[in-house]
Parts: sequence; C-alpha cells; structure tokens
Amino acid sequence: MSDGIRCMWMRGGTSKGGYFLAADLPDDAVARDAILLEVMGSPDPRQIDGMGGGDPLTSKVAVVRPSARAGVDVDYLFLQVFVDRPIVTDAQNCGNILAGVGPFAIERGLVPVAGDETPVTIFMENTGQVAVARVATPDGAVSYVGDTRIDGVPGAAAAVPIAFEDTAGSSCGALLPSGNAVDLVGGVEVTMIDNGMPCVVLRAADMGLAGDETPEELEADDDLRARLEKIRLACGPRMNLGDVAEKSVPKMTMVSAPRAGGAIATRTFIPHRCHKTIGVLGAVSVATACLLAGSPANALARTGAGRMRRLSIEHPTGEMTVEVTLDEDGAVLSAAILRTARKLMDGMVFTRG
Ligand code: NQM
Repeated sequence: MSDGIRCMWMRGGTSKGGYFLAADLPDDAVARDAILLEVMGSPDPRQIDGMGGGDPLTSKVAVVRPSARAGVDVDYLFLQVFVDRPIVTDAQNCGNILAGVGPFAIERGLVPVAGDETPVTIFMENTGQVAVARVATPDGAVSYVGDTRIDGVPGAAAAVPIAFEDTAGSSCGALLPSGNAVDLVGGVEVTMIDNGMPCVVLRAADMGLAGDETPEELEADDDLRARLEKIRLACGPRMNLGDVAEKSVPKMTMVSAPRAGGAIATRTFIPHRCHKTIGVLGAVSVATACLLAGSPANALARTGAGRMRRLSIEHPTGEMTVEVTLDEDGAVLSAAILRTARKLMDGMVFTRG
C-alpha cells in the first residue's frame, strides 16, 4: 500500500470530490491522473475500489495552489475523473466544486481569515478566469453551519456566494462560437453557447419530450441518448472544442417552458448522464441563452426586465437562481450564484501502491 496522499473530501454545491494541494500530487499530469483514477476507483461503473460514488457528480477533483497572480489568492484546477472510462480531463471547469475551494484554501492556511467573512479570489486554471467566493469565518475559522438551503442537497449550511466576471468564451473563445444565436445541427435548432461552460441548448420538444421527465426516465431512453450524442459530436468542432468524443463538454441542455414560477425548465446531460440538478456555470450559460433574442430558449423563457435580473433555472430537483448584470445592450456582464459546501473528511487517501 502507498504511504497515502493528503486530501480533504468535500461536498461543493451539489457535487462531491477530493480536494488536494498541488504540492501533494505529482507535477507530471500523466502520473497525477494515474493516481486520481486509482483514488476514485475508475474505470468501474460502481467505483467499488475507490472513493468515487459511481456518478460523474461524485467523481471530481480540485487541485489548489497559492497563486502567483496579482490580486488572486489561489489557483484552482478542476479535474473530472470519468467513472467507467480511464479518462481524467481538465477540459471543463466546475462551479459546484469551486464552492469548496475557498473553505479548503482557508483550512489549509493558504488564505488568512479576514473577519466574520473571508473573500477568496480564485483563478480557475481550466478557463483562465477569476471567481470571488465569500466564506463564513466567524470566530477566526471556517464555519460550515448556516441556514442556507440549495436544491439537490438536504439540510442547510453556511452560504458561499460566488461572483463571476468575464466568463464569456471560457473554453470556446467566444460566447457564441458559431457567431449565431441559433444554428441547425442534425435538423434541430440549437444555441451553442459558452458563458463559463460550453453548452448546447435545445428545445425538449424537438427531442420529442415534454421537458419534465425524470433523469432516470431520460437515461433509460437509449434513442434519446444516441440522438443527443450525435448532435453533441457535430457541435464540438463548431464550438472550437475539436473532437469531443472523449471530452465531458459540451453539456446538452434541453429546455421547456418553466413550470414552477422560474425562468426556464431544464434537463441537462453532462454529457452522458442526466444531471440531477444543473451545473453552476452550466446554469450561467443557460441563463445567458435565455436572454439571447432569437434563441430557442429565449422564446420559452420568462426573463423579466432591468439591468439586474434573477433567473431561476428550474431543474429536476428544484431550481438554481442566477443573478445576472446586463450592459446597456442587454449582454451579460457578470453573474453570481449562491452555493454551500461541507467538509466531510480530512486525512490520507491510499493508492494500491
Ligand atoms: O457547470 C456538472 C456540477 C457540474 C459542473 C457538470 C458545474 C458547472 O454540477 O459549473 O458545476 O456539468 O459536469 O458539478
């Protein structure tokens, strides 16, 4: 058995994974990824020989280091460890796991406590952008206790508000990599958009769905999954992502009219499993699609009025509110969301050695 690697297991938003200091992992990406596959127990649908939970949302890793950038506290690299394939990819970011990065950085002594609340400025290495998370630090230490509830997580915890700026074109080089609010791909109208997460937004109705099916129903529909994957593979190069056969982006979000007083109803494949909620930056991208005149989402969405909007993105287990600030032309300038996080375990994780 190996001597063990120091790590903290945390829930970040509606995801869960291992948080490592970069110094505790090999610098070489191939060696690092081999370790992370073993840590999670991949490839194996049940991840029985590792820490992963048999779901992409519980097979995630944050690698955190002190930042050398001016005005930035820490650099965060997100790694998605595939469950049933021997793949570790940095081709996407993760706003849910991001929610644990601030608390983790303070716990590890990378950021000093600054009062009852400590702002942590985080450079997101995957996309080269910055987020600011506010962490509750009463009594000189991180507190996970609070009364904030987020859909998809039982109970309540301390709020971790996160603000994003300049997320447009994070991975695709442009908010609308094709230059259009709507394109026809595989006979279906889609919006290919990247405001922090590359997403393909299409009408549920165009896939023969009502839009309120459960993730289990959608995952059981082999024909739907095959049609979505065909569209996704065709969109990848058009989104400047190249061949996406072995990538976890773009995400596929099927939209329909809201049912619970929100802005839009969503069902998202990430990309092969159906999300029980929706990703954070995925929700920011979908909210942005809702505000694009002429897009399939815009026609279905209730987006309100004014320069500051709260868009409630409905998902299978509730909603996620995205607060967006618009410029005078109606383009999204910045976005903010509310998450919570929880420390689950701090210790050593062992590989087979
Ligand atoms: O979009 C799942 C999640 C995510 C990503 C995924 C996320 C985001 O829920 O920022 O949070 O889309 O793979 O953790």
